[in-house]
Amino acid sequence: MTRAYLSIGSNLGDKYENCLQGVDKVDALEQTRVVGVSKFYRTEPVDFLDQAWFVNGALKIETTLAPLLLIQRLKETERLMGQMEKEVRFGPRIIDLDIIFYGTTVMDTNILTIPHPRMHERCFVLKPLCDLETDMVHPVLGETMAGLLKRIENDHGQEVMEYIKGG
Ligand code: PH2
Ligand code: MG
Ligand code: MG
Repeated sequence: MTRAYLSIGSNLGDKYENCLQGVDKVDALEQTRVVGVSKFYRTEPVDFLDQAWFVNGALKIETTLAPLLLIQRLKETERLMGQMEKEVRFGPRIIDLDIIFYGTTVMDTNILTIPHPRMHERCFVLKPLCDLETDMVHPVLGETMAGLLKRIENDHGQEVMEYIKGG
């Protein structure tokens, strides 16, 4: 069993409901179970700015699927939930499931880079990760999740606020 961390997000349709459904579908994958779910957040879009705000969270999972198999399953899950191939890179999506960490694995292939190459620049990833694991150390950068978040949490254009259902 390897412990891994995923980022989950949606900015189309019922975003929060899509995220909850995503959690269930990840938990239902073979050889995989969800062992932790962060709070959810309303987050300002980054990279591609002309799109709706997202709902984002993070998951802690245990899996025996190897990283490339896991990403394949996550992509299938996205497709099952109706996510088309993206027309715009970083653009709108019903559901996005990204691998942030896979144990302490460091890998860089055409298909998959772990740790996620932009996670340390993104409040919408780090804030929910801190709910799960503030003191976990990034295997390449050697800093804790709280330390990485501190560096960027006052950055402009990265507003993150707790999601309040119905609020
Ligand atoms: N995902 C992106 C691009 N920009 N912005 C926010 N706030 N949340 C996301 O999940 C997100 C994004 C590409 O995957
Ligand atoms: Mg993504
Ligand atoms: Mg993705």
